[in-house]
Amino acid sequence: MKKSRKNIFKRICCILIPALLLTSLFSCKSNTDTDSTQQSTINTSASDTSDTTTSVLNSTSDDANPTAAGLYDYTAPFADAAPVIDGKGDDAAWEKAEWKPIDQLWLGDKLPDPSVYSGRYKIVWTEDRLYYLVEIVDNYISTTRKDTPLVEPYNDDCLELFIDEDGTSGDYLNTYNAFAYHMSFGGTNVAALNSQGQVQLYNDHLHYVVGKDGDTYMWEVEMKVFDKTYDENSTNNVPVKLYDGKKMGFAVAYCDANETNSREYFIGSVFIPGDDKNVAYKDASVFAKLTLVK
Ligand SMILES: [Ca+2]
Ligand SMILES: [Ca+2]
Ligand SMILES: [Ca+2]
Repeated sequence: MKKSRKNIFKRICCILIPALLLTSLFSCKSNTDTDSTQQSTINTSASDTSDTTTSVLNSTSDDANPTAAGLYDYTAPFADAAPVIDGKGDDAAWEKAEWKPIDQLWLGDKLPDPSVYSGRYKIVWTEDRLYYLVEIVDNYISTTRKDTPLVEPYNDDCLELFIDEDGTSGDYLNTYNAFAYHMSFGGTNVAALNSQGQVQLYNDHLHYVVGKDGDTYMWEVEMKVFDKTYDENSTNNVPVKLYDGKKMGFAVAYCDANETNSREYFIGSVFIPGDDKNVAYKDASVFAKLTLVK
């Protein structure tokens, strides 16, 4: 009896010990695989979008990144009556909203002289729309691409509005996690990248009129806000409803083309860390926070 118990014990050991060793080996392999996947993800993002990585790293330190610290955030008041989109900022709704500057250099050697460019913006909202009033001083208007809005729209003078409806931040190239609208000076074309990375028109998303007074241009804009479920192949997309306390990611920028008929300056409303500051079109983590209040 004792002998047979010993034999059974030996057999169990023979089965269990190799099994445990195998399990342990697979467990190590599995960890190694996970590690190498994570490493490869980090390496990929480092090589493809070095500034994205930098911005994410920097955003962990509020002191090093004033955008992450909230310096460029905006609180938008509710509009009892929606502004009339006519390129004039004399609507009662705009009186409640604060001007904020568009003065962070994203491209170009240095901030241009205020007579060459200066910019500021306001935002208000209703349940159905966001409204922007953007005042731009620009001493040279270049619209050589106004009839070819799908070709390098950023190389004409254009206002660019960035919006991340749920504020989830992160990459949005080839997704609708966020939108980057390029608005032509002609007042008719809104270009953005679609899910295939191609420039497409989204003219029904924004309604805008540009007023002019000398070198000062008043862009008055009505925006439908779409979320990440937006389907570019559907005509039934419904903009989200806006409400008191809602937070979104956002930025406002101006592409300033001058005598060269291409973009000489790209100036945004938020500070972007790192050397490559032209990342807002693909990385919503550089956006500031927009808060709607009643
Ligand atoms: Ca107006
Ligand atoms: Ca998002
Ligand atoms: Ca210009």
